[in-house]
Amino acid sequence: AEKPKSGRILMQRIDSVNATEAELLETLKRPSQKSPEAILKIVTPIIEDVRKNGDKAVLSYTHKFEKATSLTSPVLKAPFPKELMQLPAETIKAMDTSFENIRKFHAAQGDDKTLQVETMPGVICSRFSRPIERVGLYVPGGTAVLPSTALMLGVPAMVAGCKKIVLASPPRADGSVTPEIVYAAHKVGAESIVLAGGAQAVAAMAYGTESITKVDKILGPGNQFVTAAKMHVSNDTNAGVGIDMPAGPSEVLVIADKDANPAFVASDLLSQAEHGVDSQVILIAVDLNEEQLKAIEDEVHNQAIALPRVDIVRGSIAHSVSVLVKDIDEAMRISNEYAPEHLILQIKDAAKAVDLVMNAGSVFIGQWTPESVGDYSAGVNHSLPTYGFAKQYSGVNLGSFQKHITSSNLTAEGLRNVGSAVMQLAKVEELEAHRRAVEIRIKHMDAQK
Ligand code: HSO
Ligand code: ZN
Repeated sequence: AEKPKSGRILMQRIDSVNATEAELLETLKRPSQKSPEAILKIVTPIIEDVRKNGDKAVLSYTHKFEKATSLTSPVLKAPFPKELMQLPAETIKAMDTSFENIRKFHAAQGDDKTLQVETMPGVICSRFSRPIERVGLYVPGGTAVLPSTALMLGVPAMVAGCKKIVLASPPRADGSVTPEIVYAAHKVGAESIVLAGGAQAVAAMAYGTESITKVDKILGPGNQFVTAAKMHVSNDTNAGVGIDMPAGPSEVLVIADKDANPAFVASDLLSQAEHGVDSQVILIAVDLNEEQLKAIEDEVHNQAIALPRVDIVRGSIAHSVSVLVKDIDEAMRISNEYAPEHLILQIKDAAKAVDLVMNAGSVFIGQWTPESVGDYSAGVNHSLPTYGFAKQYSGVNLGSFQKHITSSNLTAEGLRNVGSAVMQLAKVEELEAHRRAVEIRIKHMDAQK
């Protein structure tokens, strides 16, 4: 449907007094996605083509979809030429600041120390982590350039110690990569940049080509084709590739009470709304009167019409909602059920309310914490679970780039202590070789006495 180009930019209102919780949640349903089968039908042949024909296939899709017909190689290898990362000093400085904050926060997530527990005398269980060796990081192109995403994925990979970091991003029509992305790749020590987007980029990293390194895990957000391709390759046991999480359109849920500044609240709703027409923004207004709610709505409209991306905002606000609730408990109940990617708390005692958060990708606490600080520079990651997946997934973090390996180490005394339990359970499962692996050792110990 054609988007209206004028008229009031207004979120639909719903009052919890007039609706059951089920009705409320129905209103908060995410805009439905295209059927996965339809998308799979499109991406499967592309993936197959890249798997079979390698570079040649990748290049032909890039020529077709990105119109980058002058491109002759689908990959740019490090060291990246200086002239490909010429940037204004302010941009370098901003990226360096963000890099450092993201690095600090993710480095602190490390569990370098081996965790060790003696579960019984002489029975020592340990856990230690190792980096995933080769990772492929997808940085979307599309309506905005996203060097911040290159940092959000690349910095934790670097901190984790991944040996090979491959970045993929669709090139511009002239065949070049945005210099900000090249700079990010350089900063995180990436080995290459795959100049491709969509399912073809995902397939190239999953299977490898003549010039593109095969990776062990693919991470990063993307459109429905990228997401479908990630799911597809991760289901192919021959590819041997893992993925981070299913990605959907970006979203924010703001909880605001009487204390909230209407202009601040509106600015947060709009910073998420400008991402794409499919973005969803939710306002939960806690015990606001008509005048206070209208103040926020006026701000949304007035700030929106002054934005360069107002047309996108119109699209996303069209399926966004304000919910009126009586108290914080009700607000939190709804928020936890919606499980937002971003949760903004513009309420009194916001820090205390965090205890009530059960499901959210990342929380922004208090009036001085706009979501955009987390999107770029605070240090937290912006690659987060959307579409309600915050109920079972974490956002990208150091652990996304590591495996945890466990070990057991028993002394003779330890084997005596735990052996009878092992032998009894092996007996129950009728796995005699298991039982004898213990028995043979105990007998050996007894013989030596
Ligand atoms: N809010 C987006 C991330 C982003 N914002 C990138 C700006 N650039 C999804 O979390
Ligand atoms: Zn954002």
